[in-house]
Amino acid sequence: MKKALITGITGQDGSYLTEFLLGKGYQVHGIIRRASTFNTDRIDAIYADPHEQGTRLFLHYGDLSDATGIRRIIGKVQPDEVYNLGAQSHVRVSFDQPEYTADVVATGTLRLLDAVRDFIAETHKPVRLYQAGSSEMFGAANPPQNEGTPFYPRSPYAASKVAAHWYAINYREAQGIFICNGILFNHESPRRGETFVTRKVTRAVGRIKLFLQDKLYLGNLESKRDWGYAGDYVEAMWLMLQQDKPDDYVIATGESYSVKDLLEEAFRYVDLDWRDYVEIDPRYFRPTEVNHLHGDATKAREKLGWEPKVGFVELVHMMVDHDLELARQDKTLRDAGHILTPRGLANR
Ligand code: NDP
Ligand code: GDR
Repeated sequence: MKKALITGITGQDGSYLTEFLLGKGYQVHGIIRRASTFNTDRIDAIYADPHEQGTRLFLHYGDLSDATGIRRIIGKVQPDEVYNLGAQSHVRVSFDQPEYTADVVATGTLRLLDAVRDFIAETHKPVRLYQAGSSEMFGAANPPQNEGTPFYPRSPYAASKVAAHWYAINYREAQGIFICNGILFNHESPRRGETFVTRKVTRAVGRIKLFLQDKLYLGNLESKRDWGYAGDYVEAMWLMLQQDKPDDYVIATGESYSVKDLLEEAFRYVDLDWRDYVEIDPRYFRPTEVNHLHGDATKAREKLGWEPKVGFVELVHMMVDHDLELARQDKTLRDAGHILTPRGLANR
């Protein structure tokens, strides 16, 4: 049985990847951070008590800022494949917490690479590693962007991902480790964090439709993104590690839409006009914005045989349907006298 170790297992991608790998028969180990509240919501449905026979999902406390802990976990798990998904992944927040972002995203990757390097040297086990790169690394580069497009990062997050990308290439070339950089364009799902724009919009659509919220405050509505479905994208991560040779791949849908297009589709789906509800709050502007991301995933299609299955409209509808159901549950609770999240919190 192959063993996979995932950093960032509690995140959107970590949860989809875990389901995907369990489905392939893997034993999956994930690194979770200690928090004062439970932070395993996204994987709770698939987590079984480790005392039960036949369990194939195991969680370990750790943090990308803690090299000793990471090394201990790798030694204990003895993974065949490592997926480095852990990150402070919010671009806007990285302007407020640049040093922390760099420590986790850039140096954290370096800590992991170095731990894997020493583990391979000691055990001669041919560990393969996936590094979660981002289209944010292209930043201000002209679209469409592919593997040959020079990076032009526009945030501390993006600059940290560029550093991690080059650390990964250096460990591949200097240490001969099988490492792949995935350069993934935005991918979303009903499990997307609620402060990213797609989920913020679909969550608000559900709540506005059911009269639980009356306004949605957003930043730049003009920026364009190549939005795909997270469930499709985790398959690409796995495919990269199954090839004969390690390489780097862009993963994208090849279609690009503006935040306005997103609003149009999400509100129209429930027969509302977004112009009646959306207001601009400059708090959500970024000091340096990434205006237009539009990926060209030809290489992944030709070499990995990977194609996205879910398109933009289907994705938006899937997320709105899910968030309408969440809003219905919220409404039931409210009508039963429970105190709901204050409206201000819904506009984070
Ligand atoms: P999320 O923000 O949903 O998840 C991030 C994960 O990283 C969470 O499990 C989080 O733990 C964990 N994490 C945060 N800080 C640390 C730390 N110091 N040590 C260890 N783990 C930590 O991100 P996604 O699932 O959306 O993305 C996965 C990866 O892919 C990230 O690296 C992201 O930057 C990258 N990426 C994402 C894209 C997207 O569109 N989703 C596109 C391109 C790249 P906790 O739950 O405790 O907060
Ligand atoms: P992004 O995603 O920065 O592309 O990073 P996000 O959804 O945060 O922003 C997309 C675009 O929407 C604009 N926007 C807003 N964004 C947020 N979050 N909140 C708002 O209120 C709002 N209003 C407008 C933004 O300015 C931006 O142009 C995501 C993350 O998952 C990264 O980790 C990942 O690397 C990249 O995608 C690819």
